[in-house]
Amino acid sequence: HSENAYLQMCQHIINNGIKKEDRTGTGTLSVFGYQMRFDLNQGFPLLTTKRIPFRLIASELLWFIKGDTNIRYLLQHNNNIWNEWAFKNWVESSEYNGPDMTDFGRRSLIDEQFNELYQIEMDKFKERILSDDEFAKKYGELGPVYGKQWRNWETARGEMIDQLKNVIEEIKRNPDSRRLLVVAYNPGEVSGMALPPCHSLFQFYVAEGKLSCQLYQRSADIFLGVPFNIASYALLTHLIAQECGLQVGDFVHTFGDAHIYVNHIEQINTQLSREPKPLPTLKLNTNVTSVFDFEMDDIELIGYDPYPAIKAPVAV
Ligand code: UFP
Repeated sequence: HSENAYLQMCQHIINNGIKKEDRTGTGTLSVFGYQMRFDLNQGFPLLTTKRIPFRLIASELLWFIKGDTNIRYLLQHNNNIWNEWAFKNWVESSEYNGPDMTDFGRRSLIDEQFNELYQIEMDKFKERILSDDEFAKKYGELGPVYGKQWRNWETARGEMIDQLKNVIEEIKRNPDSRRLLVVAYNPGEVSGMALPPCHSLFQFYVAEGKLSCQLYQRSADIFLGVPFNIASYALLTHLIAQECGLQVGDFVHTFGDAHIYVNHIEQINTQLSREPKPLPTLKLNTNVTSVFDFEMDDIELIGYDPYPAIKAPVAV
């Protein structure tokens, strides 16, 4: 079962991980360097040992593919995963004159009264991003995050490079190329990003009519982040394979600092006690012939029947 690759990595880190402090102050068990491989023909690698919200992964990926870096598109798809980053810019701006939202992430978890105020302000913020164009342009923008680097990498001379479009053209024209790379980690722009890109670069490989993809992830929250990251790149591989008229091959997931936060260990053990179920399969609308034209309705997951979700605190 493909999912065992993930479960074995979890067990490996629990058994061999080094106790290591980290930026968030939470503490981790960590290993440096690890690799998983998923044969995408064995099913779509969305974990079954806990429920993973596939629609959020798919709408975020379409947002990257569009080169969009504004949360408005995500909100239009009921996707709230990037809200806090934009909200932070808003409440720290001179135009904001609501209640003090300093350190809202931490306070909303420990202070019930504050949390109510925060939810009200966040709802107002989301409403305004959706309805007010000017406001969205100013405060929905996240800066030079993934979408910008994939589609509009800016060179020192001010030229724009569309890495994703170029790599797709190159896969078609020159499938044996060993230069099929997209890099998100732009050292010149890292300081302007909320978080330096975790999925730093990816590479494609074509053999025997199959498209494979390898991701290098510099830093990986094994319990909360990685299940999303696997599904996201597996989906990207499927979308590009369809455009290029190729079958799918492997998704290879390579890690730098692969860590389990100490406050996720109990949850991981719960997950490890579960036996994986059959993986779902992905069904794409075969009428869509360009990666850039996919919409949510063109992407369907069939036969996903996971165990219940497992809650865990996010380290910020
Ligand atoms: N993280 C992931 N996957 C992601 C993402 C973040 O695992 O897609 F955006 C985790 C890794 C790490 C934290 O625990 O977020 C980023 O912190 P740092 O920049 O200190 O590595």
